[in-house]
Amino acid sequence: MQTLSRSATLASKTHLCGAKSTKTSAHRPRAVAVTAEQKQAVCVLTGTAGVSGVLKLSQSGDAPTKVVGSITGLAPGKHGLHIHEFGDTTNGCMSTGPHFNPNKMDHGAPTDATRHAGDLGNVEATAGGCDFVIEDSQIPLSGANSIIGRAFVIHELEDDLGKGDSSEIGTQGKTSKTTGNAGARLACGVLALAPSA
Ligand SMILES: [Cu+2]
Ligand SMILES: [Zn+2]
Repeated sequence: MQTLSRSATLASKTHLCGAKSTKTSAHRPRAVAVTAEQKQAVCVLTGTAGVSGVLKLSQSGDAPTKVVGSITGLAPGKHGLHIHEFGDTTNGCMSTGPHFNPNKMDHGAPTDATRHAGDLGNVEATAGGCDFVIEDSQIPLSGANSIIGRAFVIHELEDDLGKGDSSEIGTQGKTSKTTGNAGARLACGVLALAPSA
C-alpha cells in the first residue's frame, strides 16, 4: 500500500511538470529535434578455432550504425564479416542461419545497391590482430530491420562480395551470390543491448 501511495505521488508530480511545460509549447518541437536517441549494443565473438573478439555498436537516432571491433586469432589477410539472421548458437555458428536479408537481395559488397543488409564486406587481419571501424546504414539498432538479437559471424576466407563463382549451389559449393564464398564460420556471437551512453 505504501508503494501505491508513493507511485500516486510521483504520478501527480509528473503530471504537474507536464502541465507546466505546455505553457512553453512553442519551444518543445525544437528541443525534441536536437535530442537524438543514442543506442548501444555489444557482441562477444567466440568459436572453436581460437578466434575471439568484441564488437561495440552505437547509433544516434536514424544515423548510420558505427561498429568498432577487435578480433584476435585470425590468420593474416582478409576475412568476411556478416550479420547472420538468427542469434541462435545452439549448434555453434552453424545455427545462426544465412546472412540477414530482410529485402530479399543477392549477396554483395556493403557499398552495393544490391546486397544483404548483413553484408559488411571484409576486415583485414595482420599478425598483430584485427581492429576496425565500420559505418553502415543498413544495420539499425531499432525498428523493423533491427539487428539486435541476430549474430555476427567472422569467416575463414575473404568475401568475394558477390562477384565470384556461383556455379555450384549447395553448402559445399560455389555460392558467391548467397555467401561470398567466405568459407568456414570461425567465430560468432549474438548482438545484445548495452547501456546507453
Ligand atoms: Cu557469414
Ligand atoms: Zn550476404
